[in-house]
Amino acid sequence: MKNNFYITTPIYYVNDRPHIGHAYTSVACDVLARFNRLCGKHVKFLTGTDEHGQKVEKSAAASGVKPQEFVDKVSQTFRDLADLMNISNDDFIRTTEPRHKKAAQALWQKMQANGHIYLGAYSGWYSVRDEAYYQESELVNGKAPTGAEVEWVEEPSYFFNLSQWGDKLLEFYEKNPNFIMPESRRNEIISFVKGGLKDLSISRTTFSWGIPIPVSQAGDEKHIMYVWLDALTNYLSALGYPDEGAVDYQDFWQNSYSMHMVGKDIIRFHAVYWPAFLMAADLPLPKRIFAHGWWTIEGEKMSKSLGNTVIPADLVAEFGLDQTRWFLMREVPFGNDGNFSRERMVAVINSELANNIGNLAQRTLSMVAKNCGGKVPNADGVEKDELDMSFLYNIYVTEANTPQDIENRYMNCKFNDIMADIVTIASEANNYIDSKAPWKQKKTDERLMNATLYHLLEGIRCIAIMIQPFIPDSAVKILDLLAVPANERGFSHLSYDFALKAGAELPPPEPVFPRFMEKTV
Ligand code: ME8
Repeated sequence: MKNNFYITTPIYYVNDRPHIGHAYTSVACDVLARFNRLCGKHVKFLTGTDEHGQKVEKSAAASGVKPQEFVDKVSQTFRDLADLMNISNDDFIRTTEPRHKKAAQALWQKMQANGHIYLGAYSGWYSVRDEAYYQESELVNGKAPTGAEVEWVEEPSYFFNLSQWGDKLLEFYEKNPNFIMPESRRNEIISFVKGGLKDLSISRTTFSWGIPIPVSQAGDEKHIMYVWLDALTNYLSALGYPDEGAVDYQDFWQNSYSMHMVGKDIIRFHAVYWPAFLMAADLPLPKRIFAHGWWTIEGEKMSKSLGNTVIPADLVAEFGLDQTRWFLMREVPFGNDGNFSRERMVAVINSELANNIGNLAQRTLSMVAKNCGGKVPNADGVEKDELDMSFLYNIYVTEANTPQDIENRYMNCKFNDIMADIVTIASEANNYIDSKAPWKQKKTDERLMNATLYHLLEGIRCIAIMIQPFIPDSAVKILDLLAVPANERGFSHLSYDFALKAGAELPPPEPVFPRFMEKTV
């Protein structure tokens, strides 16, 4: 249990072109997946695409192609996004795959066999954009609270008895205070559930692009599954469900720390509907739902009509992959809303990556190349002064910064704090060079210069290990420049026990983070 970690992104609708909102969630999950792997855990990281429903059917019709052809094409653009952003997902689920249809139908059957599904008729408001039902009282000026258009729907429908699950959900939230994070979302969900839940319509009959419900009586052939019941099941279908003996199901659902990362827009589906469906099917619940905030662009809502969508490929082409990943995770505390500004992006990547971490590596490695014959210098025999001691104390895992502290901060998604601390260590290392002035020590006592450079290389080694979840390619580049063995790059190697060996040959130094210069016309 302790060693299995399951992390999922939402499965993205294939009606839209991938933008930084999608990249954001996927990179955040990637950070957690990579961190846990670097701690030696057994990780499964799932992403994918949500391909059914009226919204997708309409988008396909608007493009003049058959839905299947349409979803095949758009799903690929999300796979490309994962490649582009260096996302280390272990699987990519599509809801049009047979393994998923089988799982969704099996979940339905289980809920039905347990007596939680009944046939009725739905009449009420539906928003195709949100793929959600709204009560009359929720509408604002005739629109959904999200601003989406709603339409009146009347059709035969199967219902899930959601109204029966309110107390059980509240009890579960109470017993598992970290199930919904951050706290503000947890409070929002608790008050929503306390307000009373209505039974949920879970089948549609007025269009056909979806998974047919299992037929148990005449007339069922007309019903397709509500797209959210279909979509949420993806988290199980990728694990081999309904085969509860499947290795992945056992490792990552039955016996794992499982976490769904979502945007705040879809917290209700994940924190209310999904646990209720699972309880109704006697299945275990995930351990955590983390809802992050929303990005605006230069202060405006990102939208097709405003034409201000930020495309990840454009950012990567202009600023670089790791620069983009760094900025996305660094700019706002995870959970809060954020604003994307080009000016901020340039400022952050220049000050933190180029001028700080990059400069530290470049200065140190070129001094080592020039003055130590390109080998790790020897610090032995030089007594450490106070400056050395406080510098070294900060870079290693210590009683003030234990592996458990580090893990807690990651699992609570404190990404920008973690990154701020790394930046502080790099700044301190740059100050340490300036205070020690190894170029002066060279003239007075070379042994002192060697010791300073050795400590700096150790600082860079630890920083490079720590940045791996966020900017893996650059981290590898630095670790390679330090000739750190491939099996000594985990979080357990952040200690003096794995320090660089004096005399080890280093490759010629190379800059890691170029400074970004605006092109002048
Ligand atoms: O909701 N800022 O898919 P979707 C931050 N298919 N994150 C954003 C964002 C923004 N401006 N825009 C999008 C769906 N996102 C369903 C999910 S899961 C079983 C089914 C991210 O394509 C954020 O993670 O609309 C949000 O929750 C998700 O994309 C919505 O993706």
